[in-house]
Amino acid sequence: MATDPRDAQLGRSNVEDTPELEAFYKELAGVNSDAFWNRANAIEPWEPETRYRPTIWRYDQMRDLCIRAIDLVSPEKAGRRVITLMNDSEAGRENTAVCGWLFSGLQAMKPGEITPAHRHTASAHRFIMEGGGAYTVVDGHRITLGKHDYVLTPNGCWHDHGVAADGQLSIWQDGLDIPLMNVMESNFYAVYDKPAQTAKYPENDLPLSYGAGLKPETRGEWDQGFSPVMVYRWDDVQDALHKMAKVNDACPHDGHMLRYSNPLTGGWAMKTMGANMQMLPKGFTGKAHRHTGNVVYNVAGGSGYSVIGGERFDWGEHDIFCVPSWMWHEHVNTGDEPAYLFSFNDFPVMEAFGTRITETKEEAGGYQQI
Ligand code: GTQ
Repeated sequence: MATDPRDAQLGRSNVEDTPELEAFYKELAGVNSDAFWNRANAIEPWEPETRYRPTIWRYDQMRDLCIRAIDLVSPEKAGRRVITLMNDSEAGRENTAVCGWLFSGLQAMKPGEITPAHRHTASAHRFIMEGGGAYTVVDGHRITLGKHDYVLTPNGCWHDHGVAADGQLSIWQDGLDIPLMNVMESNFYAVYDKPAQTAKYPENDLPLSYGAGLKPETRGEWDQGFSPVMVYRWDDVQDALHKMAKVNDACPHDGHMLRYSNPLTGGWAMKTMGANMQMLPKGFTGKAHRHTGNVVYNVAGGSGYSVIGGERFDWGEHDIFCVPSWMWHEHVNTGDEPAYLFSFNDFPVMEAFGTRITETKEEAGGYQQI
């Protein structure tokens, strides 16, 4: 029976049970079928109905737990010594999701440790929260990692990570599309035949070749489906944000925002997950908007709050929070400095499927497809 008044109209299911129909449904169930109209209104919601909840992880708590994990288990034993961020919902626990199609975890490594080399169909990317001397090796390319750098591990690439013996305790946030790979039943995994890869190229060869956003003409063509930059350095990103802010008005929803893009295409750096860095100027009070797709934020600096689905979440540096699909959200900077929000998302999937849809409060009722 219709519970939403909008369902009481032609074009929606409005069938009342009768003894004849109930008998018919039993017969259908016996041959692995059902009457579509019994499920239609549930499986075709008027608008997206997320099963995920806005959730926040406080860095002062999560950091302590990461450090305790270091004493409790080795990365060799664990495969990856990661504290998984579980969305505060049934769906999150069921799918091991931070939000929607996205997985996220905090990986902590102390000097001299390595995460054994492996690969998978899931793509990964990482945002470095603290440390020194950390590195990753991706298909033989050794990449150094500094605070607030953003680094890619695209699907199918061999990867191992470590912290140099003279480095510092390092903690980063991993983002993967594991829930998407599992729902698509296309998740493969393999371990490398050695604990770690030997670098095949000069250190940082890819960011040094492609990181300026200019196309190297005297190097072979890049034929991979992901950004050749591989790591995006925080100093460059912060500088770009401030230059942009000098000559542009802040967007009412997102302040000043940059995409970690593939410079050869202008598109997202990987096929399934994207990432942004935004700056909310001092005093910024964002207006609400909503969109399909899931977003996980990591506060790269400053303090403020976000209202997500009507609930207020106050945040400070390195707190992590998520915005589930189609939930209204707005960001406010309450500090004396600019606030920086790193975020990653599943927008490339939405775009590939033609379902990246966004709405502002002003556009009441309709939606705008982008
Ligand atoms: O390094 O590829 O946090 O496979 C979880 C699973 C990181 C990784 C995680 C992974 C990785």
